[in-house]
Amino acid sequence: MLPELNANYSISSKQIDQFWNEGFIYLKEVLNQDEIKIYGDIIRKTANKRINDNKLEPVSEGAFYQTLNLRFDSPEMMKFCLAERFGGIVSQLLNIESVRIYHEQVLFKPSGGNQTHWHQDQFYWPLDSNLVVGMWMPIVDCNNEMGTIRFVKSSHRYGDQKGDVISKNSHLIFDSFIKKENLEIIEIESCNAGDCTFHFGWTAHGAGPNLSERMREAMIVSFFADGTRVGELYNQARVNDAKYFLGGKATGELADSDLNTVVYKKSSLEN
Ligand SMILES: O=C(O)CCC(=O)C(=O)O
Ligand SMILES: [Fe+2]
Repeated sequence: MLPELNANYSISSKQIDQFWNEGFIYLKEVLNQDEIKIYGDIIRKTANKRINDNKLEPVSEGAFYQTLNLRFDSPEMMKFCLAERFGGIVSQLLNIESVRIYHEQVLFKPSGGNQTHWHQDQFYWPLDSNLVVGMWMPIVDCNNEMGTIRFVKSSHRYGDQKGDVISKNSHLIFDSFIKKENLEIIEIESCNAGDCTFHFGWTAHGAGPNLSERMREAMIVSFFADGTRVGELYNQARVNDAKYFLGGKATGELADSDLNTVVYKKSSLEN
């Protein structure tokens, strides 16, 4: 039997304040050890099959293997990605009633993999709202040699920095932004499989190189507030994302396609 991943993870008001102030939050044991063992194996198998079948190579200048829309590969992956546990956390963090899924992907950074250059996710995601969140979950225990995620503290407050796709160029843009605004970089030094970080779509972030011998296996699921509209399609990445992850909806339309399932709705009993 697959664990349910119910919405039973509560966040304190201090953690919510921290999330809004700093643009990200690190949460321990979002999946407990039994849960991550089961779902981690499912995610690993699904991702490795994709990588092998499609002969994928690392992308984003050698940073990671990337493969998306994994929930359609099996009912087990669907159950994980649509889990109320994650939607419930996003609803608490954003203080919203109803949460939709944007997409999901694995980012597997191989041994010797390059750093993940600084970027903002909403450069890619055409959503006309700040109520957009990415969840990053390692499915393997990680130390700081493996290239864990890192954040530019409070960078979400500056909004769209007109960056670039993940590249040397985006790194340069954000390096000078960090210097100009004198912002702090926070590394997640070590984390266990099943721990998670959540960050806003405009929080600048990246990851170190993988200096270890092991694959750094991470699963990412992204969410947004129900009621959000499709934003401007001002670059090719946004044009592609609208097509593949928002059901081909146009700028100004509600982002409520069949792909963007409601994963969590607060019941009136909880108010
Ligand atoms: O895992 C990585 O290397 C980068 C993670 C990332 O960019 C994200 O989760 O949005
Ligand atoms: Fe990202």
